[in-house]
Amino acid sequence: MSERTLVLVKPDGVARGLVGEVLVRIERRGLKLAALELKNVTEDLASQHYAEHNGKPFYQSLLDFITSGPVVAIVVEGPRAVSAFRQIAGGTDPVEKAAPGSVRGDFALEVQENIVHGSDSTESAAREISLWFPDLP
Ligand code: RTP
Ligand code: MG
Repeated sequence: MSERTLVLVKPDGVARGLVGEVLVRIERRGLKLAALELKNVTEDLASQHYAEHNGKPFYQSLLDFITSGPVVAIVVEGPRAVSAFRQIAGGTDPVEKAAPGSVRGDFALEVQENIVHGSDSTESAAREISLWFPDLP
């Protein structure tokens, strides 16, 4: 059964020219693009997107980072798209958790500047997609 997930190429990924690299990995896996937009992230959108992290020590730094430059927001669709993209992304810590061959394992060194976001469940995906693409059917 097909599902959707929200992917972000974060400001570090856009600045480093890794948008194409991320798209290649999504497409060659067989996942489909349902929406794609380059967006400047407002403080309001950032705080709604990362609401679950409000109160954590890294929260303000995370908001500063995600609003620091444009991001590419993508709705990705396909069988088990949520887990499949989490696998493409690799673990949150690019050195300790992300395997070589994953986006983070191949391109990142820092926990915060880890190139991509992927929704962590179908419930999070539905919430995040309605936040980033309110007009998507
Ligand atoms: P994401 O939401 O971006 O896909 O990443 P994730 O599920 O792998 O990790 P999550 O726990 O949701 O954390 C969200 C983002 O916050 C930054 N972070 N910094 N300094 C820290 O300890 C720390 N922990 C998390 C990362 O940018 C992480 O992707
Ligand atoms: Mg997360």
